[in-house]
Amino acid sequence: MANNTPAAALRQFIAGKWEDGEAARLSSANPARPQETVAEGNQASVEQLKQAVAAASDAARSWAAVPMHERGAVLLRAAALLEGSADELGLELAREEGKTLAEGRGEVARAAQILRYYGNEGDRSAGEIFSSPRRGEQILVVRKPLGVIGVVTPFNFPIAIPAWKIAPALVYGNTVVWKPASTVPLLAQRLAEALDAAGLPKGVLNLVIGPGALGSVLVEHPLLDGLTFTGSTGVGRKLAAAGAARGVPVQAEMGGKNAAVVLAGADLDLAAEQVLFGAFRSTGQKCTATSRLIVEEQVADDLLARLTSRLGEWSTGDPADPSIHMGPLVSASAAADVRRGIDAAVSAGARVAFQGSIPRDAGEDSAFVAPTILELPEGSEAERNPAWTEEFFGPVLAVRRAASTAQAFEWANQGDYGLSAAVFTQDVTRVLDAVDGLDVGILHVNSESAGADPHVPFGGAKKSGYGPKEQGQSAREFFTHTTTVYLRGGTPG
Ligand code: UN1
Repeated sequence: MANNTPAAALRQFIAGKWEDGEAARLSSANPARPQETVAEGNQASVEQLKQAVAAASDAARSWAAVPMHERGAVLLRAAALLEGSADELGLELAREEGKTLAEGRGEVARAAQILRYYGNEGDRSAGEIFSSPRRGEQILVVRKPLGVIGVVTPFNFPIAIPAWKIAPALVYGNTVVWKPASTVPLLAQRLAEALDAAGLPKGVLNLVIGPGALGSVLVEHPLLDGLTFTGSTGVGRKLAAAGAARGVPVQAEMGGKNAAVVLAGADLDLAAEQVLFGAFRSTGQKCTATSRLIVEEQVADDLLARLTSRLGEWSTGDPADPSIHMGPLVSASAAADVRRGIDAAVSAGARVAFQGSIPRDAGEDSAFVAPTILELPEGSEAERNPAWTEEFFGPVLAVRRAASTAQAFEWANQGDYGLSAAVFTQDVTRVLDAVDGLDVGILHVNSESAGADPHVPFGGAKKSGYGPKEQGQSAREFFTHTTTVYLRGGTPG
């Protein structure tokens, strides 16, 4: 599938103007065809980042004064624009990030859905009223924007994650300086273009494309009022610490090591299908991906046979080819990290239970990694295996066989992370045990561990998340602060 599309020109969006970056050259390559440049331009300089923060600060007061319905109308227009170009953008996403065309299109549609959800926020309750213990008084709790929000986003959902941070930030009346992952700058530019075309006033959204170091400069900036981040645990903790040192609230969505627990008596066909999707869709590059499978001993052979037979039918290749099930990782260096992880897991005693293939013309050092199922050794050795403890962020599933439901749940709770889990059973008592006993922010019963609707809270328990949850009405917790108003008339009646 040769693609002769010329490389798109990358630009920064600062104070309502599209301009060239002033720092080093940046290009994003197609990970399936590294010689093919998807987009190129110059990165933003630190000076440009500072101009972006100043522009967001200048725009903050007037944007906060715009009625929420009008702010929402901009998001609704942007949603329609994204939907109108979902095919083109979905292809650009697949070429730049490596997920399949269907997933790329789906992600663009999802970004539009998120913009639409927040676009309608003006129709929902804007605060609370309490009764007062005093006559002639009511107590109101009103919500106000924080001010200037820094948004730092990862490569794996180049348009949906930015949408679910930027849409609530804007609709609640904040202005934004956004630094996307430099591996997927084109999709960031596309979202900013849609919001610009939808009529966002100048300075309300600023896009600075550049290296990770810009994120540190952003969190240290004295005019910043809040920072929302999704990405690795290491970077998230650094940003949270830097924000705390300055009194700036930080919301960080970080890693996951999500388990699917398949109990005896589960519908094994359904479980095999959903575990396959959870582990290998988007090449395993979701913070909600299934990277651990815990299966009750008596159904383990049966489940693994069904899972490997389905995975055996999957083909890995150029994600722009609609017949492909799994694309490459985002880059050759990400793939090398995952291959090193598999090797370390095998050295620590894991057995390769199944390994798919990579395209014939892809080299050993390409961005492709074959989908891999590792069976871990019995006992405490498994608990130290890197495939059990570390987030590989790739198409690797570590499997353990549990002797009982209690043991399966205990294993699922191991580790620092607590983002999502999936439990497969037909027994409502076990479901209730899972709801009580699994220490996760998101629990799927008989569906894969990934996936999130825009109107409900999203985020992890334990060390997976920091600060208020994202999405739905929880987003308001982070993007606004409250003023409690003791309201009396001037003349007592
Ligand atoms: C999903 O499960 O569809 O970075 C969304 C991530 C998550 C989003 C997952 N914050 O992968």
